[in-house]
Amino acid sequence: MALQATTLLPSAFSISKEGKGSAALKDSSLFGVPLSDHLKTEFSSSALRTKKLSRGALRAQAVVTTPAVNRAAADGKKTLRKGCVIITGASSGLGLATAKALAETGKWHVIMACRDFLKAERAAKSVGMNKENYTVIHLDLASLDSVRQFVENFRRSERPLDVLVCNAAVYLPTAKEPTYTADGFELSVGTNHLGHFLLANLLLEDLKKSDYPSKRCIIVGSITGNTNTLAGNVPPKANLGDLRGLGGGLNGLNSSAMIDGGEFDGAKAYKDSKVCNMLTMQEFHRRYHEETGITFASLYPGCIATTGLFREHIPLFRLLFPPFQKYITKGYVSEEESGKRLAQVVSDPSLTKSGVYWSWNKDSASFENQLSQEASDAEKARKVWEVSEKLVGLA
Ligand code: LMG
Ligand code: NDP
Ligand code: PMR
Repeated sequence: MALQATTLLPSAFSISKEGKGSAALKDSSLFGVPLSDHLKTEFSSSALRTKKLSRGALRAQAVVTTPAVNRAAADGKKTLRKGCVIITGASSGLGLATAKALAETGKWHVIMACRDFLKAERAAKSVGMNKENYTVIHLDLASLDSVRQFVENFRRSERPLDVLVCNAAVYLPTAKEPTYTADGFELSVGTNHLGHFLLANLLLEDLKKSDYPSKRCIIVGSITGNTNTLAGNVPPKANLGDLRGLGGGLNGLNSSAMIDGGEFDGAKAYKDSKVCNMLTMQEFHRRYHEETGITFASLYPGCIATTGLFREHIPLFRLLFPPFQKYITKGYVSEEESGKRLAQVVSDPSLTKSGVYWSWNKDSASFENQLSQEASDAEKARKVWEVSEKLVGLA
């Protein structure tokens, strides 16, 4: 982990020129994504290959108040302190796989922000995470009080915040009637969007204070919220309409439980929530990137057909969905691979661009993807932001 005296970035923070993971991109009409139109980003797994590097120097400097880059007394070289990343929903699936990938580099301390404390502890142990590389702090995104409490508890830990990953989500495709958060919002949009919206806004102050070389706020989006793809055209399709339901508070009493004011549909509510996630990231970028230097990005990690996300779906779906994605759409990705992808977005030095939506081709090379018209509508992003601010008590 030694640094050149002339640069701020350590070796694992420099772009690998090997281009090991880069591959010729082919057009993929199945995914509805004209891959060749997009940036051909060279894949660098250097940040994830740090197990080979000495970790001693890093551990010695995992102290909160130390500046991001320190001068080691003995050899006059600079070293980077351990980064601190909060991952919501790190107790399973993508969140857990990302926590594992980052923790095992020895370069990150992972704050696992989870609603089930014991489950998170067990999950961390089950994937072999070392105690010194993570902390579990309780967070229930379905309660705005819990979000505020989480932020207080995190601040009490006196750790810096270098990267925030908004990953947790619920998907309720078989629900006939809406269910609600503690604050009375429909559960999927309440958890996936509004909980994260408040969390990211509160933690912006903490990210600003970080002196880490690359500060990031990442939100997990999805292909199914993007109607410019085949996957995004499987009914019910995402559509936020004129936001009349969101404006009414999504409470199912004096307003609809759906953002567009329509009849409740759990699968649509989930896809709508993902559109809100992707819009939120872009609005963050427009409002704060220039002033703060923070990178705001979203991503589609691939179809991780085996995660807990589908726990509410019918058993037949859970049986057929993984082979369907593996052999028919070829959009399948394992939990481990998806974790590496998200870990790249957290720590890879080549992925610092702000305001973008990352995807990966079959060879796991990342590229900057195009969002659907609705998911990239600046006017809608501003409206979603303004209405959400009121709902969570920020305005
Ligand atoms: C909604 O229905 C529900 O209403 C809602 O409540 C919620 O659950 C929501 O998104 C979740 O779904 C969606 C419904 C509408 O889709 C289905 O019911 C399809 C279920 C399929 C589930 C995926 C598993 C697929 C299993 C197929 C398995 C195959 C295995 C082996 C075969 C081997 C053969 C070699 O969906 C639609 O209306 C869409 C309808 C249609 C299909 C469009 C197809 C487009 C063509 C694409 C080509 C790709 C090949 C696909 C083959 C698919 C086979 C079904
Ligand atoms: P999982 O269900 O495995 O993980 C979701 C996590 O969110 C769990 O840890 C869950 O906690 C947590 N969570 C749910 N509700 C709350 C809450 N109220 N407060 C705090 N945490 C909560 O699903 P995935 O790993 O698949 O999903 C992760 C992300 O990836 C989501 O944002 C999803 O939309 C996105 N995504 C997934 C795809 C896929 O194919 N699976 C494709 C595209 C995007 P607990 O463990 O306690 O249940
Ligand atoms: Mg989809 C063509 C590629 C493709 C991809 C990449 C996905 C991803 N899906 C594709 C195609 C299809 N799906 C087709 C052709 C069908 C009709 C048979 C289909 C159906 C389908 C269902 C019923 N797909 C689904 C469901 C779900 O319930 C999942 C969902 O919508 O969750 C919101 C889902 C998904 N398909 C995906 C991905 C990534 C999902 C899940 C999750 C997500 O977006 O987070």
